[in-house]
Amino acid sequence: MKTWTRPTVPRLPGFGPIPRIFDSATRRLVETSTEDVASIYVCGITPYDATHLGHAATYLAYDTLIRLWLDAGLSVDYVQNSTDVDDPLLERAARDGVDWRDLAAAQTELFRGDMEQLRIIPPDHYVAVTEVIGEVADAVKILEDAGLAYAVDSPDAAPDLYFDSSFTAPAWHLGAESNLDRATMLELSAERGGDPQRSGKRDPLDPLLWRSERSDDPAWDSVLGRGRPGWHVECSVIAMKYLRSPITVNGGGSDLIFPHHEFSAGHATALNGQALAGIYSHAGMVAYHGEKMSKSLGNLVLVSRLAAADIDPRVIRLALLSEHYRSDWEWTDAHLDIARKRLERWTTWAATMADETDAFLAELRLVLSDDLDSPAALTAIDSHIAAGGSASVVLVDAIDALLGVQLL
Ligand code: 5CA
Ligand code: ZN
Repeated sequence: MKTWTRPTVPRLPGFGPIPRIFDSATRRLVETSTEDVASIYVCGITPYDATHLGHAATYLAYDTLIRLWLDAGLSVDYVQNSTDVDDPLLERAARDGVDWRDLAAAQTELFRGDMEQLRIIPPDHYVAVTEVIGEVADAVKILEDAGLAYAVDSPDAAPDLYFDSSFTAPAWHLGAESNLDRATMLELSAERGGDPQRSGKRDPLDPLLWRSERSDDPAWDSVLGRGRPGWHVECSVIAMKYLRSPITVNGGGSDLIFPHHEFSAGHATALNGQALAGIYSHAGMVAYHGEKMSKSLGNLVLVSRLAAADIDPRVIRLALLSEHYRSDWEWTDAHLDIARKRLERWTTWAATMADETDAFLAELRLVLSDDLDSPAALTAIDSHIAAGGSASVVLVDAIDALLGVQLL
């Protein structure tokens, strides 16, 4: 699928350190790459109610990681999906009386525009699920032939296929990524698209791999007959198609820890014996009015609405960067006020730019490479400016290259 325009990223003198980030599976800060290539798969939007500030914050977190990798001299392979066919999207389209394809296309276009405005580096491959239905079905067939997928009868259609989560391998077992106990898994499965209550499953936690055709439900011909893919396997298949396993980082919001990333990883290992990723990374949840900003609750602040209110996208970016990507936090108007003033101070300072070298660059790189500590980076720049630090070309470029904020 078409991606969006790549922002220019200035090349800085020398190289930054390889960033360390927190790995949810081992619950430790880990070095992100030991090679000269880094790869990342970030779970993309389900295209409706795009792009709220929670989405933006998550993509900005991985944008920062990618900028640090580039600054460290690594080449980066980046893949993102779009869940352009799934229950919540279909329900929204039905509610609003629009064709689900039109809804997905319009929202994906809105998302591209928002990402572009925020100067988020685009993926090398932006892949819609509807582009890989055949490949997902082939993968599910392989799982079925290996005895890792099984049929569950349904009263109104051909049987659906489920993953047997008792599967284990050196690279995966249930809970390896999320570290959750079974009771929590059951709860989260029910909340986040699973169907633990469905009868006929070997284990209530087993996730859907393939849903056979129902009336009024989109379906495609495949080796499994007519139907559509389950959610987790789409991400396994897209990641494995475009990136070498194990990928360096599988990223997304913390609402994906279970069941989504757990089972994307499980399916991938069941298919090729490898771990899906070396690091499972999760961004915290942005809340608004006391609750997680979410499409289902409708407590949304949209990037496009802020932009329509003439808010400089750099202000939105600085507002999001002022919180640590891994913390859960609440969006307030104060975030915008602080960011607006900060941008004013920074641009005034940048206007005095002189061609000098700058020792502060090393400090900025170091702060950011420690688990993408953008709030600390912003305060360090504030202090540098307040202390009369010069606006060198290098530093103004670094704020663009590492933080994605073009001051001039
Ligand atoms: N299509 C799936 C992933 S395959 C999905 O979760 N789509 S989504 O539109 O619901 O979310 C897109 C991305 O934004 C995911 O990485 C999700 O974890 C993240 N996200 C959703 N809500 C928030 C929030 N309130 N704060 C931070 N990140 C969020
Ligand atoms: Zn995903």
